[in-house]
Amino acid sequence: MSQLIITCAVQGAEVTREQTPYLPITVEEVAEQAADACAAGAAVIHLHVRDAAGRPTQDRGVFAAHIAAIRSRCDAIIQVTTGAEVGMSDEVRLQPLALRPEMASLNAGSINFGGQVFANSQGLIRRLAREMDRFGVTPEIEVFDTAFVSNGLALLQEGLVSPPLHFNFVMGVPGGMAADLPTLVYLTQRIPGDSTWSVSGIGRHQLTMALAAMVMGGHVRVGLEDNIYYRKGELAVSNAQLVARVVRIAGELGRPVASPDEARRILKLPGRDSS
Ligand code: KMH
Ligand code: ZN
Repeated sequence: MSQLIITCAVQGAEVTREQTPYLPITVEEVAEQAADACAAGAAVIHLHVRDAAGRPTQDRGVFAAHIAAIRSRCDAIIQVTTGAEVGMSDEVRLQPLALRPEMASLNAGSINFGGQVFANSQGLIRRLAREMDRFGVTPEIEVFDTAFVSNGLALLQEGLVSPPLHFNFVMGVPGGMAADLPTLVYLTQRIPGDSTWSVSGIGRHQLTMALAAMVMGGHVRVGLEDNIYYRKGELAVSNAQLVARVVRIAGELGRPVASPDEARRILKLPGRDSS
């Protein structure tokens, strides 16, 4: 079977130390956990960062420090967030793109997000696509609800993103789409055949949806941003622990785990070996 790309979302914007003491917050902690996750089998690091007070920030300098710290420890593909924290301005959210990371998230629609609204207007979606193109950043189209696929396909039709597209289906956010097999099958049928796709199951859905993705030939995202538990009632002690479990299961399923360079080839990232 085909190689499996594991993305690790190490921190996110919403999880707090009150919820789990294992959340990395500082640049050293984030870089350490990112490197450990990479050593365990993650090829892509989905990156949010926090300021000195532990608050989510899109500050370019803070991102640069994190990227340098991760780069000094491992060769993972770094995918910066432009989803950031609910309520941040469009302008603020764009900031890390100028650092020309290999990838960035592109949230292709708006949803209720817990008790808040995660707003991504059609205007912002297009601006994100244009800025990513300007800086040579490959988008990962984030899909929190089925309509986001249609919005992503509109970008393709308008020539704002280039094929092959890469989608991440974020399943089980309260206010977003369900984390179940019929929804996943529907999503995979809606995207162009040359696309790559991964699944982020939120909370208790992380493991089950990762399994579904692996069986269906897709890729997988795990990490403390999406889920802080290893199993019911037991906190995950690190991002690497969540990655290592996927690696073990992938071995049983016969899905070889992609190294960062192999993931670069599968995702056709430019500027590196894209054979
Ligand atoms: N923090 C969420 C509101 C992304 O990184 O692009 C959005 C999010 C998605 O985490
Ligand atoms: Zn994120």
